[in-house]
Amino acid sequence: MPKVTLVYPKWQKIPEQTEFHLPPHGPVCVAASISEHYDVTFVDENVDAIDFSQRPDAVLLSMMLTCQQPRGREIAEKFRALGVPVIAGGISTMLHADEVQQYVDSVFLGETEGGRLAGVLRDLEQGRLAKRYDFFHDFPPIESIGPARRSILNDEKYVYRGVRMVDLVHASRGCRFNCFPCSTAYLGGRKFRPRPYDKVVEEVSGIDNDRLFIVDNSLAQDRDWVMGLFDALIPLKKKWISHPIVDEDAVIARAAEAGCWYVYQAVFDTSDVIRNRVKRLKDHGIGVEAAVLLGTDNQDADYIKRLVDFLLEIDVDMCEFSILTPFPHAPITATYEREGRILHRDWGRYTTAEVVFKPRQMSPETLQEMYCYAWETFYKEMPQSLRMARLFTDLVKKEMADGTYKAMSLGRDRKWAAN
Ligand code: B12
Ligand code: SF4
Repeated sequence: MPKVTLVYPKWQKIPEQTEFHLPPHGPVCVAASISEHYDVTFVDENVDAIDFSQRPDAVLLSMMLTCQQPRGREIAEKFRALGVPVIAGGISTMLHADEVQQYVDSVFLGETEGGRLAGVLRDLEQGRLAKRYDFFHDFPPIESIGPARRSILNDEKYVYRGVRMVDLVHASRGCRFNCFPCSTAYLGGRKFRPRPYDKVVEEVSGIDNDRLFIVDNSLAQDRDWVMGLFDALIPLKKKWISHPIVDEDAVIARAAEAGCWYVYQAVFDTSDVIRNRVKRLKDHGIGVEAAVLLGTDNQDADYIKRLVDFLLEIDVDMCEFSILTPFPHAPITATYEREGRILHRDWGRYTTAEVVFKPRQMSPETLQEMYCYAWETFYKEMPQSLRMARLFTDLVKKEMADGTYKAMSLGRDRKWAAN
């Protein structure tokens, strides 16, 4: 049986962020596209070490973030020196395609379902692996996306202080918006691609974890579809986190009924729109983790101070501050390039914890200081661990109320159908 090792390179974790690791989602979807003909091993290097004494028939390198690039290159070079062919794919491979092409045997651009990865593995076995497989914007039929193959995960590593991490799942791909700091429009061509409800229900109900993270780019793209999704989720009694949801009372109420636990809500200003959005979520018993971008052109140091005060005042449960980062193919990047504002392209430092461009109204040093100020000030009165514990307490109360609370279990349904 040919052996393939799927590798997710490590990156430097942001010191301010919560200590736990979430299970990566891309690789479990890739693994679901590999048939039983192959023996698949997965290494998430953020939690496990790679065993370079193994000689699989191929290494599949999965990279989501720009800051995984330097380590991805090292891993590829090591395996190739041992005579093991390396095939790279994933979001960061698509964003850095030409660079990645230089250090791997084959680059895969696009999504693996619909038999696309199967074809590559066939070529590999027949000794005719191509340098590039270009399925960029040539998306597989959305119905071909089946349940992810979560059995490849080393579950023990995704437990934090005795609490099992959420499992990740997606109900749609793509995003029709084109926000200035985001590469998603480039990756998905602004096409919203919802999965059929029955496929989502099949996948969600097969996950032996009642706590999920629905990682869709945005649940604010199609009101009717979102309402239908929540209706389909209600009977499953799962509890879940998501990116923003359509900001409307009826929709938020339905989300809460469907098990929405907390939302990552982008907070970009101190307006009443944000104030009311946060209030609406909280009024429906949904927690809010604010995702806050620092360093936009309208911000100076005073603005960031006001923003932090505002976040405390509107009482968001958690905050994740990120420094605006000009990632490849994000709309903002072309502007900064034109204006000569990009300081370097040392990808390992593109973590969103470090300033890599010249802000308009501050020096890079001031922005770096304000980033530290924001984290420290927001969590001064109530530290992150306590706030997280408070969110968990709310969750447990919800689970107890509907009889779904159970002690941690790490069993896995080992079945998948290659897609
Ligand atoms: C979900 C998500 C997250 C989740 C978790 C993801 C996880 N653990 O897997 C959370 C919320 C934790 C997250 C966090 C962050 N994220 Co994020 N995230 C996403 C999002 C919305 C979707 C990714 C996803 O899971 N898609 C679904 C899966 C199935 O698709 P996929 O990964 O593309 O995989 C398919 C193909 O790529 C391919 N494939 C994948 N691997 C391989 C390998 C091989 C060999 C082959 C052949 C094919 C292949 O096949 C797969 C199946 O079809 C993307 C945006 C987007 N739409 O891409 C941003 C995105 C990846 N995130 C981004 C960023 C910036 C971040 C943060 C840095 C934000 C922050 N400041 O904190 C953090 C960093 C993570 C950390 N510190 O832990 C950026 C990346 C920018 C960059 N160039 O680095 C993106 C692109 C959004 C954006 N702003 O542009 N993120
Ligand atoms: S930030 Fe969110 S809503 Fe905006 S383009 Fe990116 S994925 Fe879509």
